[in-house]
Amino acid sequence: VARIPLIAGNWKMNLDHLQSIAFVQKLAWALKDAKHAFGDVEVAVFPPFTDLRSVQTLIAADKLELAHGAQDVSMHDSGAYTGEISGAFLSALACRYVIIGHSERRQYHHEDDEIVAKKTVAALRHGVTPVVCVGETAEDLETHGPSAVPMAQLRVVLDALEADADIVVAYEPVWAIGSGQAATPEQAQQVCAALRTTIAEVLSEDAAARTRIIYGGSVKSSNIAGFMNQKDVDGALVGGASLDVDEFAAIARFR
Ligand code: G2H
Repeated sequence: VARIPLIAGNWKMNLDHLQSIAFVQKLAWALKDAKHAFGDVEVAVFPPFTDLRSVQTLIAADKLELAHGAQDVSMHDSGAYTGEISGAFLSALACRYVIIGHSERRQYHHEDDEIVAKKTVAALRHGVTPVVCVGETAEDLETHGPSAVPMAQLRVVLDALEADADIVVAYEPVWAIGSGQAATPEQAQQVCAALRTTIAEVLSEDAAARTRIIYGGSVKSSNIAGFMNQKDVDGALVGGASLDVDEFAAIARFR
């Protein structure tokens, strides 16, 4: 099965409205320019909720080959949930993806695996592809070894899904996030392969073969090639380095 690599830029709570617009225009230009170097790569940006509409409009108006997604979604479809954004709203903004269970949401908003599973189901209900984040802390790594915690986190989500569910899994070791200290390509490969095995066990071999599993945590243009050369790493979720257009375009040009 050919899995099209996904390079995803998670802006987090960065880039104001004008910067977002300038970024998307410049990125589209950089990608167009380098088309031959890309081959089949899908590039997606994840702005804050407040800029989804303008990014959507820009992409549609200029027919840019760029996808966009949100950084979180509610587990509910509508109702008295002040401050929440439903999958239906994201779908109406043409979001192809939504990041779910990022470690910052798990840490600062106490989202556990059950919540992540419910949000994943909610996104799928509205036709938005979830990018489900899993990953171990430094302490987990020391106590349980490299794959146990991310595999257990993913299993809770997979248990809630139909066998034909279309998701992306992002392996983001918490100790590598924003720290400048990325996992090695071999470490990433080991855990991504283990996550693929988990998908095969819980969903099916077919689901394991087609599901994209991407790596996140201090990815930059200087280390992306090492990750992309790994058999089970199908792309990257990029934070800090996605805020600079030239750097992000260089990451998307990994080969
Ligand atoms: C992990 C990653 C993007 P960074 O949070 O999701 O951020 O690339 O800054 O480590």
